[in-house]
Amino acid sequence: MASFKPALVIVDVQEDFCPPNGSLAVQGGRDIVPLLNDLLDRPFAIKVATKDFHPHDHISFASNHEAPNNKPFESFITIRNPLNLSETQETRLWPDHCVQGTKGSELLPELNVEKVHKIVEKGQDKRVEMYSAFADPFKNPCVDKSGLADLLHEEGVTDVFVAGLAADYCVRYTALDAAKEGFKTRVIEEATRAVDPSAMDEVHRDYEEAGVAVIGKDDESLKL
Ligand code: VGL
Ligand code: ZN
Repeated sequence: MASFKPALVIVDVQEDFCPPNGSLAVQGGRDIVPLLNDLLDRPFAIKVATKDFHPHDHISFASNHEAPNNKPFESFITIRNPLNLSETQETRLWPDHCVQGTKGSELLPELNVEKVHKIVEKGQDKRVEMYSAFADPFKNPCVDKSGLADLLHEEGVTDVFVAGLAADYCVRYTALDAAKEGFKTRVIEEATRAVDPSAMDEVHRDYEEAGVAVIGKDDESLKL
């Protein structure tokens, strides 16, 4: 039988992404926690939680830009790769969120973090947006890699199950990078919520192209 060593990656289940007080609250963000805690009770070889963890002057915050292109959720800016200035990326601006040291950056207290083996922080470099928990969007060696890929490879992980927030941003790019890293990757649909649910068709097209599966919580592969 082919080897099977599953990892669970819970993305950004933090106060700022959840009602009632989150600055970038995703509708229903808190409602996924019972399912996440159920998943955390299962024998995944390794269970990881990620945190968006920005400095106050992060480039993705609308508050760090000038009018008129500084409207949270509405404005897009062009970011240059700090190592190769001819490379650019269009990126959306956000309300300030998950600032290091603030309440909003904390994992939800009702999440059973004692079951988590490793917490991975991302988005610390103020110069770049970083949705994926694996690396920055440019695969830029001057920005610290999160170390997540190395950790999973060292553990001999074969399969990565992704859940958390937000389905159309950090869950999406984390799952796509997991597949690129060679892991058989599945996203647990009921264990995610989207900033913009109307974007999910596009997300599913990305997944299809990358070979990422979208599964339900009762999928055979989760009977560990
Ligand atoms: C996220 C927007 C900005 C996420 C992070 O965790 O999905 N979304 N930063
Ligand atoms: Zn962020």
